[in-house]
This record gives sequence, C-alpha cells and structure tokens, in this order.
Amino acid sequence: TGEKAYLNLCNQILNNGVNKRDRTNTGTYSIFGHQMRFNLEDGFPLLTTKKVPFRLIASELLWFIKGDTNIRYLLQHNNNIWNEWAFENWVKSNEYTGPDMMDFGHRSQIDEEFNEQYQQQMERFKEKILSDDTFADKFGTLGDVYGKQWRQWKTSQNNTIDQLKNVIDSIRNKPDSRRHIVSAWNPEDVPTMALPPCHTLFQFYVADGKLSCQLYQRSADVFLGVPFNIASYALLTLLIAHECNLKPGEFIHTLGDAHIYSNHVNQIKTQLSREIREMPQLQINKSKSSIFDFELSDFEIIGYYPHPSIKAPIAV
Ligand code: UFP
Repeated sequence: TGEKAYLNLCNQILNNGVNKRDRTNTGTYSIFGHQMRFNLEDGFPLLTTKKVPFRLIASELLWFIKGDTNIRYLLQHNNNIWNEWAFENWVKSNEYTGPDMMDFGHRSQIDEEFNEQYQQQMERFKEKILSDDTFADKFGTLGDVYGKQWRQWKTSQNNTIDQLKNVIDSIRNKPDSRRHIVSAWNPEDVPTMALPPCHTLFQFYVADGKLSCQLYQRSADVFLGVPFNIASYALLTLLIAHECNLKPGEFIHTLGDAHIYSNHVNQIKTQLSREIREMPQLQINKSKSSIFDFELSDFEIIGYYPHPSIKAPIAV
C-alpha cells in the first residue's frame, strides 16, 4: 500500500508493459487494469521519492470544487497547469494578432526560437486574463471540464445537477448507500472536449465511521499525472470526511490504461532508485466545515521532506 504501491506499479509497467503507440505519438509502455490502495489514516499520500507540488494540486481541486471553469482563479493562485487549453482558444480566434501559434505544444518543445515567441505570447495572455474581465470571460473559460460536470451537470430538461453537493448530502443522510457516485464522463460532451476526463468516475463508501473513495481513471500518465491524481483525490476525501464528521478511510485508485511515456523511462528509474521517506501529514483549518468554504491557506502539509523533483517533458 501507499507509496510502495505506486513504485510497484512503475516496476510492473517497466517489466511487463506493452510498447504501445498513443495519440501524442510519443510511445508508451502500458498495462491495462491496475489498483492501488492508500490508507489515509497513515498520513497524506504525497510521494516522497520526488517532490510533488501540493500547492498546485490543492488550488486545482478548490477550483473544481467551486465549479469554476475559468483559468483566472488558477492564475490568481499562481497555478499554470491549465493555461495551454485556454491559450489555444485565444490564438485560434480572430482577436489574436501575434505570430502564428499553430501546434504550439509540439513546436515549443523542439524549436528554441519559437519557444521564446510562445512564452512571450503566453505572458501577454496571462496578463490579459488577470486584468481584463471581458477578455477573461471570453478566453479564460474551458467549458465542460471537471468543475462543470461536478457542480453543473447539464440535463436534457435544461436543468443542472450539483453532483458534488448531492453526494455529500447522501453520505450524510444515507451513509450505507451504494450509490455515492460522481461522474465526470458525459458521453454527449466527450466528442467536443479538448481532453475528455481522465478521472472518469468516483464513488464513496462509509463503514466503521470512516469514509473511503475509489476513483476510476481511464488513462494514467504514471510519471507526471498519477502523483497529482493521488494527492488530489486524497485531499477531496479528507475534506468530505471532515465535513461529514467521518474519519478518513482509504483512497483506492483504479487505473485503465496505465502508461509510462518512453521519454519518462530514465526519470522513473531515477525515482525507483530512491528510498521512501516518512509520509507527511495534512492539517486542515478545523474552524471551517463546508468544503465549499475552503481556501488554499486552510491547508498545511507538515513533515514533508521529499527527494528533489524530477523534470520530464509532458506529452501533448
Ligand atoms: N493525464 C493523467 N492525469 C490527469 C490528466 C491527464 O494521467 O489528471 F488530466 C494523462 C493521461 C494521458 C493523457 O497520458 O494525460 C491524456 O491523453 P488521452 O486522452 O489520449 O488518454
């Protein structure tokens, strides 16, 4: 269990993974169907064999929880992880007048001169999102991403469903229910989404006064994505447990296509050579109860002394 389970997954993929082509043309080693368990009573599952940026994970989760789909909130918290998706809206629009940004994701990784232009335009874009309301409304929104599906699922009757609020109510009122589910996978929206949800569906479970959560993740970038995904859902589970006066149980992470990109193999080997350190603890501001009221400053990670971070190119 815990970090060992993560490192075992990495080993399994390196040893048994099938060399498989993928959408990004990077090439992966992949296995299908895998499960890891993290006991949240032991501590907070932030990996220690490389440094994982909790601040980014927490601000992204708070953004989902608010039902916000505009990157402005993320930028206000110095979080740049969704920028490229919004930037694409802008550079493809007729309001954009700068140098051609076609295929910026790939080109910025292989062409140094282009990368400089791209960074410049990205800085301009961020500045405008932060300072110009109309611009932010127009180009900062990402549409049907997690926040939307969790809080404002569109129904055929033109209403919306607040899945997150409903699941918290059902955990409180009918803890034994086997229907504590939130789905981000909306088949109607999938064809038009830039990135169909990777964390597809999650379910809660209450027993012995403890709250557990299981996530089904359809596609998992094991080196770059999964360490984030583990910490994000662990945090979500702890926040909902806190609100529902339950103790933390387990986070169970079930993966569909679990892959290591071919250009992450050396990085994974470095990580596997490192020794696991003591798990950190998460402290939550106890004076707040509703998960809808939390801010970044209400969380503190203590006792986190990880090995250094490891850089790797992201597949686009
Ligand atoms: N990915 C993750 N976790 C995430 C996220 C993306 O692992 O939270 F948003 C990775 C999985 C895959 C890629 O490598 O992003 C998505 O590509 P595809 O839609 O082709 O599965």
